Amino acid sequence: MAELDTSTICLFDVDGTLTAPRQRITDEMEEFLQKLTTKCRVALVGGSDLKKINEQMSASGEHVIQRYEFVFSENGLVAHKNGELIHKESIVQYFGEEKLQKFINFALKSMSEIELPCKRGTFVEFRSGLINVCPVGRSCSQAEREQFAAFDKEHHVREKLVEKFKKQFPDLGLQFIIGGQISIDVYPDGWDKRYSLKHLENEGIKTFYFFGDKTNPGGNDHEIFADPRTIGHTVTSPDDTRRQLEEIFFKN
Ligand code: M1P
Repeated sequence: MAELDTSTICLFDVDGTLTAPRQRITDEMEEFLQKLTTKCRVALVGGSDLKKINEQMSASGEHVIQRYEFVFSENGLVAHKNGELIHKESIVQYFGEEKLQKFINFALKSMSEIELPCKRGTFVEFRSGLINVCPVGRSCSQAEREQFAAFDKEHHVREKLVEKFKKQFPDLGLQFIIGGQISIDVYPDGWDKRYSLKHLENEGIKTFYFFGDKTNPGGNDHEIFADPRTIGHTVTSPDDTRRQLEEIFFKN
């Protein structure tokens, strides 16, 4: 078996790439990723916060930051290496309270004017490096999540909200990105998944593979996928990710 190549890293989006949306990784996929760590270095780069990434990625019960060399949550605004926190950025410090409140108030007002099949709680989730805006409310059940996702496909609730935000705040330097099934991620220009590459600059890495499912323009994997520093791979499901990895790393 070929030795571990420490100059090569695979960066993975989580939802839709290693797991089904907001679901736990399967035992088979987790086992496969552990096998991959004998071939190259591995990093996770998700839009979600660490708590959610851990819920999805620790099928064995061990914390995700112990299982993977690099875990970049909130696009890498929060970064862990070998279980240690190495970086944490704050959107409040960057923007200041006044600008943020202007946006949050407008988002809440806009969402209060929308009628949906159901609404629950936590319409704005404040994270360290981004704000997550969720018309149905993050405390919805799995069935309500799926109901919203289907409704959104037909009525473009989130797309319309994004257009409204862009029109209202053309100069605030904010990105409004539809990353998952029910919400919109809001963060400063440049704080997309490419941010995580900063943490890998002095690691002696020459080859950066990136795997993600939302690689089209407007998707939250697009910028890192299209970045000249990475070799971008679009995947359609965790099974497809595995198939593509087998081609690259396990064929003879
Ligand atoms: O896939 C990444 C996204 O996962 C969640 O999206 P949703 O709850 O809308 O399915 C969120 O944590 C979001 O911030 C993240 O980008």
